[in-house]
Amino acid sequence: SSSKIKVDLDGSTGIAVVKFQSPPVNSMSLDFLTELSISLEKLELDKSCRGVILTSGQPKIFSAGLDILDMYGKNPEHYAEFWKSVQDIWLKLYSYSKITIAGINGSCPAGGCLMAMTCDYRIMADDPRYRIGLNETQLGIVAPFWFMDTIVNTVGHRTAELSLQFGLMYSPSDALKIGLVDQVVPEEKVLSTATETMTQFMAIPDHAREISKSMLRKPTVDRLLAFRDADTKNFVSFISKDSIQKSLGMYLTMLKQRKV
Ligand code: CO8
Repeated sequence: SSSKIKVDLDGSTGIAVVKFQSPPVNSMSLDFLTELSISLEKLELDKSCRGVILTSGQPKIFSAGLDILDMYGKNPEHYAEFWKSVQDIWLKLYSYSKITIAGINGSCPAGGCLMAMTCDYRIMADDPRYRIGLNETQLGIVAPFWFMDTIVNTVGHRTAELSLQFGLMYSPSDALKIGLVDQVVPEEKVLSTATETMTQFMAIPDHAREISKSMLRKPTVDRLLAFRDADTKNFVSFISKDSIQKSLGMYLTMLKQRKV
């Protein structure tokens, strides 16, 4: 099978660029998540790697989020396996020991936004057509508690309340205003800015930075670890409901018809 994740590790700088290349929209399917998980694990074990830049190799899209087809018309076993792989990627990235920077060179809804928020720093391309946010409510679904924890940790409670209830998708400049991204730059500068920022992180002694990151994030990580099985059961029963399947079906039809 062709590779959905391209890893490019520069041995001289210690920076790995992990590029999503799953056309058309880098949706996070079970295969995508499995491959990404293996790549991240390898890099974490590789002593020559100190930091990872996550970015997209597809034009105009960072990632369309979770693959809706993995949540639609499948059986409970499939939903459970898929959900465990979503939890796994979040757990891995939220507690990743190395420096992570998201180079958001395109739209970044839902699961894409979640993944970007697990990084230590976010740089977004200034194209006003790009959007980022947790839009789950707009699909008639509810972001799980650990998605909510992640956005609260990123933008604060009040902004997260508005953001989650409305399912808001922010333009790059609005995302910068609320602190959902840390920097907005012209698209052709996303990677070079990420590399410069990585160098600043690398100037800090690794062990001190790592422990600080881990202490700040541990309560959030522990909460999912404590409720992981219940969270999977909850997802499977929620997503299997006729009413939820119906909403997802309508959303898919809308996506397919909305050709701009
Ligand atoms: N999953 C599966 N297929 C998708 C997805 C997706 N997330 N996104 C787009 N596609 C498909 C489209 O249906 C379309 O298919 P086709 O070619 O067969 O018509 C194809 O990809 C290309 O899409 P577009 O034509 O829409 O491409 P554009 O470049 O115009 O737009 C966007 C790209 C902006 C990414 C747009 O596709 C979009 O908004 N997609 C939907 C994004 C979205 O809402 N994702 C939410 C996923 S849910 C999630 O991540 C968290 C769920 C948490 C679960 C909680 C339950 C308890």
